[in-house]
Amino acid sequence: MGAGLRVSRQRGPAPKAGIVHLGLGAFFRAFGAVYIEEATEKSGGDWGIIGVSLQSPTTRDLLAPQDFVYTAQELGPDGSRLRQIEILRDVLVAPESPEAVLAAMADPAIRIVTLTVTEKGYCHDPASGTLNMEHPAIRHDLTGDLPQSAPGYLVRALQRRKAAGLPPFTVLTCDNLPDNGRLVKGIVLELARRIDPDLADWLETEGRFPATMVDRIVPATKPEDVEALAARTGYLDAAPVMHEPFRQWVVEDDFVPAYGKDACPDLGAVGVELVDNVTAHEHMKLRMLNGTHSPLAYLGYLAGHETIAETVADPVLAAYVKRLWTDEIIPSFTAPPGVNMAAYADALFNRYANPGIRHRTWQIAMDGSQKLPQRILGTLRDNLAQDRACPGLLTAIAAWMIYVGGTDLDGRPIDVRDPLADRLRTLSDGASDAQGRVAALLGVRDIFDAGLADAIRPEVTAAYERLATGGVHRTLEALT
Ligand code: CS2
Repeated sequence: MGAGLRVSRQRGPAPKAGIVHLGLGAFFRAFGAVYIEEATEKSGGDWGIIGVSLQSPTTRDLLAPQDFVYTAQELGPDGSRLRQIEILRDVLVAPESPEAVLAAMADPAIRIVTLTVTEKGYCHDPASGTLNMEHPAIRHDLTGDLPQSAPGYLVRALQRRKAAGLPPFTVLTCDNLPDNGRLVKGIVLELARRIDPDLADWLETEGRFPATMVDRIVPATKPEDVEALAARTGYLDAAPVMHEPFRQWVVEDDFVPAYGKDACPDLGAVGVELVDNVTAHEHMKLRMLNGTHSPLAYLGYLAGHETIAETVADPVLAAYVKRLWTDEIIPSFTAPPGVNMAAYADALFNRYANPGIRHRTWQIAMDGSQKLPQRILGTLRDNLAQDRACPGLLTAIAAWMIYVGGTDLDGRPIDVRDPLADRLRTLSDGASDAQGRVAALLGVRDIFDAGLADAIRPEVTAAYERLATGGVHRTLEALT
């Protein structure tokens, strides 16, 4: 790298574009983009990526001056490794140029649209998994040709492809949602049917929506990460991504058949598991990892811990999460064949404890209303059906309730980020005691169904009271 100073392309131009990615956050840049680059290096193919930011221009503005090249910094317990990622060709900002995004998605060279738009980006009702027709962006997209939502972009771009006589692209969701392929298919078909029933029929037969399980811990990049990297390399990368060494991608092998062997990069050559069905892997990952990440985030935050590594360095929280795995989570589902759940839990604990990864409890606590159903409530339901007690998970729900009330246990305000934040806060403020708050929050049908809410109310109320009066440590010590 010459003097001066900005990271730049070292390996020649990126391959021609074959993928459009919606929702270009740190996770995809540290995960899917890395696998796709490695697969293309190994086996060739035109699999350059056009990234799309659905909201803000920040990532594009940081990446454009460095020709969309960036560093992926792997942070292990014993030091870090750098890899320069050059597979990204361009970044489009949807609100600035929706037409350019649709044109890119409708381009015949594009065979896959990958998505990491986060749980709320699907504009669905988290409890039922169906499209929320009242969502403002969906209401807009039902009539406007230039969409605002991720489902809107998918449907309008697929409509253009059908009109042009092209095959659809494969829709490859990489978000942490249960049965994510079927969920996105249902949402796309629902919206398509309202807009153009022939399009929905066509997608029903020609469309492909493989489910995936994605796993790599990628905390948001902080200004000090950018500075430390520049001090190490001697040049500026304004948008590096920080990630742990571990990664796992399990993908249903079901791509649009019209493209034959060019339907997908050679992901199998770089360690991606291509399978017939991802359900067992998805249950394992969502319940074991995300299903403990959220409890650790709420309880860790309320205990005064800034990161997950700090949280699991606290012996009380470490004992809590281990009990959660053995007593409440592992017995709730069928593990993928050949995977030992005790070993998986041990490995997860070590990943959480990695001091190189500064993953803020506040970051994971975001959007809890969209995360709790698939992370915790399914496990709870399965345990209830088998009469298995869940004191740990119910305490986590109580901690979430305190968190969304907007004030921590020492009376300090919490910066709650959640699409339902205002509503949750109003419900919490409107009640005068723990019992009232728990009842009001359990009444949010977007999250809790009535049967589950009734079944867990007494125990969540008791946990809420214990946390509010005794604090996190005393409450968890009493559990374990
Ligand atoms: C985390 C996930 O932010 C969160 O809610 O639980 O992003 C988690 O780090 C990944 O799913 C790990 O694969």
